[in-house]
Amino acid sequence: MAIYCDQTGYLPAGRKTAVMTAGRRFLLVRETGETVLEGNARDRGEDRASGDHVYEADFSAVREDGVYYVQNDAGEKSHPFRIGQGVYRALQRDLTKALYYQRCGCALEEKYAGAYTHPCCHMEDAVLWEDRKVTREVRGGWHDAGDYGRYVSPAAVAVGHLLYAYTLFPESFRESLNIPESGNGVPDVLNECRYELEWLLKMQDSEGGAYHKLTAERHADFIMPEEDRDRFYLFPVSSMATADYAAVTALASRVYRAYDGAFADRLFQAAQRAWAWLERNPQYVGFRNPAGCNTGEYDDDCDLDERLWAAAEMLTSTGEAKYQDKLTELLGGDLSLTDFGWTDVSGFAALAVLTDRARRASADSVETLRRAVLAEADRLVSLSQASGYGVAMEPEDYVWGSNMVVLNRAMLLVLAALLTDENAKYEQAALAQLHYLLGMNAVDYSYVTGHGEHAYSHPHNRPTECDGIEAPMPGWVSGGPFKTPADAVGIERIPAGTPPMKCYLDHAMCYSLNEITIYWNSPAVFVTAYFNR
Ligand code: 9MR
Ligand code: ZN
Repeated sequence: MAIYCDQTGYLPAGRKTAVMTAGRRFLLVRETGETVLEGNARDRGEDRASGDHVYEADFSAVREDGVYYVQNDAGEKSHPFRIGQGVYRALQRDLTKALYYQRCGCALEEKYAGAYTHPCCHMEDAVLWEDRKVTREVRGGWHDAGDYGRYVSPAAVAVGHLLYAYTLFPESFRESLNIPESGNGVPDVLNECRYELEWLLKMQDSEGGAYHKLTAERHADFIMPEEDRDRFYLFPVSSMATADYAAVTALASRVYRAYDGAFADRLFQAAQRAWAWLERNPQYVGFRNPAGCNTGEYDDDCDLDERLWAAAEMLTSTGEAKYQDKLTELLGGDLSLTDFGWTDVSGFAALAVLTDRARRASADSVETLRRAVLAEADRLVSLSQASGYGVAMEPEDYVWGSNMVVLNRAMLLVLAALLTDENAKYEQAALAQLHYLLGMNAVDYSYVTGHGEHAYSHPHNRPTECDGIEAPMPGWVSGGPFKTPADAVGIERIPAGTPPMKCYLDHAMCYSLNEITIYWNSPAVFVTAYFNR
């Protein structure tokens, strides 16, 4: 296949293109066989990240609803796609519902889970790593990824993406997800996030610090979650986890206030206790896996961006001067201010401050953040325009979980669009990132299970491998290409020198190329919610 398109579809008003690696002329054809457009493809030259010489077929002029494909004079056809309003609605629903399948400490019932049911998992109390006599009840939350661990920073980041998506685009969250709480008067995205937040509330120690993670010492074999009987440990408190924890509980306390004041109070008290811990522990408290432990490390050598996020959320929640002081201090440093991943959460500070209707932050802070967001967005627009595939990535950006980088950049572009009147270029670039994710890329995969004619279907996910069901759950974003694969199958099968965008395999054992995580789905929810509003 050498015509690559967004396999889910295109919005009628947006820019609509497909990428061809051969052929000069193209046709846009309805599924019924009728040609609606004919044109010359634009020669874009060599695309650096893929090594492909590419030609762009632009069919933006066609706005009529329907299912189409692109055909070229080299005799090739693209996968079919839709043009229409709402082409990303089912996608957003499945991306969000996917989190329900990660619920831990409960049974997944057929009513909600369909074929993907399983009995209760991970019900036993956890043991404190540092004091084995002490046990705590910490059931609940979402399995982080294809493994069964639960980690505070990734959890905070995923919930952060989702709560901001809901806050900014509430009209995109009307549809029921068919989860146990559906119909209770609360939007389902908030119901689902509450499942994670209730667990997070248990992850705070008596001093206010947040345990870095709750995992076994070693990753489980490929077994269903209810078969995993390994002992789970609460690993030591870290300053990153505690700051992320303060930030997300403060944010959540505002969001849930309208639905449940008592819950909002609990969240806010947790945030205050975590903040007090941060004040008492101004120095960086890192986390390293103890010898012999191979579950996720989520190590980070800098906690200032996490502290920045916490300060921004506490300021937005309270308007108190001491949080502004901290914000001012941290904004004076040389932090990047535009990231939304688990290592670097500074972009959330920008989201908090710049979308605060009450404008609690100082004019200086607003200006610093706004300038940083727009400068980065302009850089991303240029990258996107320079890429033959429209993706705002340089070859070296194809790291482990590169699709998260793509989606976080799309989030930043959406934020820039929200901040400006002339938002078309940002919006268009954000949409281009979605197109890349959904099939307009050099490996022809839609990186979301169940969405697109050629969607990847072998995610590295324990239940998917063990449940005996052929199809994976729909709506999971793959980690995506990684320029230096780190798993045995990827290392063996991807020849050295393969262009970064092509360092991908749809293989269940490729944990460095094809795993799923909660925080790779959550930014996709944010971006699709923007385009579904
Ligand atoms: O997503 C993480 C990626 O950015 C890191 O490079 C990688 C190696 O440290 O770890 C990834 O996180 C994994 C975590 O450690 C355990 N759960 C699955 C995560 C996704 O692969
Ligand atoms: Zn579990």
